[in-house]
Amino acid sequence: MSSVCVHGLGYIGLPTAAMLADSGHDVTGYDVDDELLDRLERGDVPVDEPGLDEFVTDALAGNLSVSHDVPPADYHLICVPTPLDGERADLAYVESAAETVAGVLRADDTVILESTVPPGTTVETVAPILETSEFSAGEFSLAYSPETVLPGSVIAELRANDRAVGGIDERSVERAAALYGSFVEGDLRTTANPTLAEFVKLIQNTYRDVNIALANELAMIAADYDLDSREAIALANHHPRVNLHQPGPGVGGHCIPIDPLFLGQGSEKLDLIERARAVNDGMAEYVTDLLDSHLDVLADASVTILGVAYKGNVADARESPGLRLAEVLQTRTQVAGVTGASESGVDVRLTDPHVTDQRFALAPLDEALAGADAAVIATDHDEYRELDPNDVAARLDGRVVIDAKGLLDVAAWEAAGLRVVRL
Ligand code: SAJ
Repeated sequence: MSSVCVHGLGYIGLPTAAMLADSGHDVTGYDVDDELLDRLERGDVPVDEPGLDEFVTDALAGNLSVSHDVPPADYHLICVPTPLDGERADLAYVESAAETVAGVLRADDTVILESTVPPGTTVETVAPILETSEFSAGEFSLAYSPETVLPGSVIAELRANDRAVGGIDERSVERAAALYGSFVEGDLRTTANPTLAEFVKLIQNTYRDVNIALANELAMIAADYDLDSREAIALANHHPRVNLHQPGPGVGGHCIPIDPLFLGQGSEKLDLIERARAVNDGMAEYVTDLLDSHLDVLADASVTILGVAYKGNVADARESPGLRLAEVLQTRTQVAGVTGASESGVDVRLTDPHVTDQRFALAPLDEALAGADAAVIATDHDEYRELDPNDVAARLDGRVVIDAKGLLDVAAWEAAGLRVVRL
C-alpha cells in the first residue's frame, strides 16, 4: 500500500481520495480551500452526488485524512479544476498544484494529473514545474490519467470504467497503472505518451457533443416533415452500427461544452466540431422560435422553465440549457419591447426541484406555473416525468407546453387540453 496525496477535493478528487483510502492506501486530501477542509473534518461532505456522503464519511473514519499542508507522498494526484478563460483553458490551478508538489517531491515519487487539459499540458506545463525541484523527469515518475465518470454514477464508474493511463516513460506507466489497478475493475489502457491520454479524454466528450448536435439538427429537420425526431432516432438506432444521441434544449455541464474548445487550443483544423458547438448553443434560439410561433405575443407572455440543472436528477447548473433559454427569451423580447410590443419583455419563471443555488430566483413548481402562458421542460428530472397533466393544465393560463427532453406522454397531456410540442 502506498501513501497518496490528492490535490483538489472537488467532484473528482474527493471520491477518488475516498476510493483510494477504501482500497487500503494511506490518503491525505489537500485543497487550497480551508473552509472546505474544515467542513470535511467535521464530516460535512459538500458535493451533491448519490452515495458520496457515506462513502467519504466512511473513508474519513478509516485511511483518509484531510490536511492544510501537503505531505511528501509516494503518489501525488492532481484533480484541480481547469476553468474556461474565454475559449482557452485556464491552467492556473494545475500550475499552482504542480508548484506545491515540486516543494515536497522526492526521487521515485509519482505525480499523476487527472484534470481535463489541452493536449500537451503534462509534458509542456507540469513537467517543467516539477523539475524546479531538485529532480528531473525520469527520476520522478509522471503520468496523465483522465477521469471519465458520469455525474450521478461517480462511485460506480470510478471502479467500473476502463481507464487511459499515459506515462512519460515505462516506469511512470507502470507506477500509475499499479495505483489505478488497486481499485479499477475495468481495463487499464496504457501508453507511454501522456499527450495521447489527454487527447483521448477530449475526443470522448467531443464525440458526444457532435453526436448531440446531429440529433438536434435532425430534430429541427424532422419538425419540418411533421415527424417526431425521438421516434425516428429510436427506430434508426435499431441498426447495429447506428447510435444517434437525443435532441434537447442545449448541452450543459462543465465537460461536454468545454472540452471541444480545449481540443482547438493547439490546432486550427476544427470545423465540424465548432459547427456542432454552434448548433447545440443555438437550441435556445430554436426553442424561443417555437414559443414565438405558438404564443400570440411572446414579448407579453409569461413562460415557466422547468429545470435549470444541466441534466436530469443533478443539482449542478453550470452551462445550464434552461438558464441559457431564459437569457435568450429575455434578450430577444426586450428588443421586441423597444419596438413597442412590450416594456419589459417576456416574464420568465424558473423552477427546479434539485438546484438550491440562491442566485437563480427559483420559485416552487406550483407558484412558477400559476397563470403562465407556456411551460418548457428543459431538464429530464424524474419529477417531471411524474407530473400530472391535469394539475399542470389547471395551473397554467395558456395551453402550450414545449417538451424539449421528450419526457411527457403526449396523448395524456393532450387529453388534459394542453398542446405539447416535442423536440
Ligand atoms: N445531452 C443531450 N442529449 C444526449 C445526451 C446528453 O442533449 O443524448 C445533454 C445533457 O442533457 C446535458 C449534456 O448533454 O446537458 C451533458 O450530459 P452528459 O450526461 O452527456 O454528460 P456529462 O457532462 O454529465 O458527463 C460527461 C461524460 N462524458 C461522456 O459520456 C463521453 C462523462 O463520462 C465524463 O466523465 C464527464 O463528461 C467529464 O467529466 O468529462
